[in-house]
Amino acid sequence: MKAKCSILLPLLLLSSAASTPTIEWQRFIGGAGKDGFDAMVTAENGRYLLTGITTEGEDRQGWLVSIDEEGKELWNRSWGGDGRDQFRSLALTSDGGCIIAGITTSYGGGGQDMWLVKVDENGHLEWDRTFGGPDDDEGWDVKVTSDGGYIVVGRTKSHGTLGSDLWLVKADSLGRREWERTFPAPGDALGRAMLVVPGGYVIVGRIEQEEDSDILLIKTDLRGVQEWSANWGRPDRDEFANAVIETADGGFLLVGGTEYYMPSSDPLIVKVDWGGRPLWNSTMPGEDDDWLNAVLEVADGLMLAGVTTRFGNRDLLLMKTDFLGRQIWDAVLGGEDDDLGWAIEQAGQGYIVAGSSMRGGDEQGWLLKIDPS
Ligand SMILES: [Ca+2]
Ligand SMILES: [Ca+2]
Ligand SMILES: [Ca+2]
Ligand SMILES: [Ca+2]
Repeated sequence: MKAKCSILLPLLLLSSAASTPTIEWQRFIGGAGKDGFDAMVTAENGRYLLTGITTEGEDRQGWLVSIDEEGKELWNRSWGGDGRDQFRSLALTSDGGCIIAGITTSYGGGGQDMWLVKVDENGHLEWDRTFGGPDDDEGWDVKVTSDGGYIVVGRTKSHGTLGSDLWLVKADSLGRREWERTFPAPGDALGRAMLVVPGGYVIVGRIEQEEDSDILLIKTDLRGVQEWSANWGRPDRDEFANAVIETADGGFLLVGGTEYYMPSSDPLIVKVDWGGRPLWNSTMPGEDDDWLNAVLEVADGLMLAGVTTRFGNRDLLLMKTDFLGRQIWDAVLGGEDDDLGWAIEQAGQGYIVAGSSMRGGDEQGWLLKIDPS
């Protein structure tokens, strides 16, 4: 019988002995309430910036934490008003600071609004902007554009058609809106992640209608005008993608989950070419509820981070595959309660994974340094 070790005695459970990754260190960051990391970027001088949510009393705030390569906290900031404030993604800016996208109900046009926050290299707020109308609007991913501005993807209920539309907002270097687009789709749609590519943007999103979810991929020009779109999924099962990267050999890689083979979610990797045509996909069918949240292309394949319910509760799923998505090893990390992995970055020869971990009823931001061998 397989046993899972407590988080105090971290253990990697490997499906194959081909490689032996180990935990070099792990850190738990946060206060007494709910804390967690949703995104991470590699900054200068061996630093990493992490963003997510923290709780002050009963109040949810957007959270930004700077750590060094040993996971030591350098500084820790939070922003927001009396409402629910949350950061979802961030990108480095050329001035050494960062741009953050998220959601706020504290400011803006009513309900939830897309929230764009600019922070300098020392973690001080330079400006923030909200976008949205009286209904719920969300920011999910942000990137820096070649003209020094920002592009944010998410969803809007205030604009577009009835229900929720995939929403793209272009802002200048001071966060002032230049244009915005919605993309008609059946049912509700959401923009989850995006890439800036030569001549435009690639957006990975989700279409939801009548309890079915499919993956949506859209390519636009620099003005946000759609050039092509593609979607995947079978009508009666959920498919979704949480991250997209551009691969060294050209084309894009999407990772997420699929219920194609099973009533539960399985890890899904989809490779598409520059025109959005699928080249291959890889799933790892199983009875547990498993999916992927983050992917890194490394020298000898793909490093993936996600979630598995292999041991009942939610645990961090780490997976290494070759360049065609064929599994080399996987590992499950976590304790007796829910542990989630949302971001992965290269750190020397190893990796840092960021997410959240529930320990003794307290959810904390969670960082792990993984040594590959
Ligand atoms: Ca708040
Ligand atoms: Ca709103
Ligand atoms: Ca589907
Ligand atoms: Ca906490």
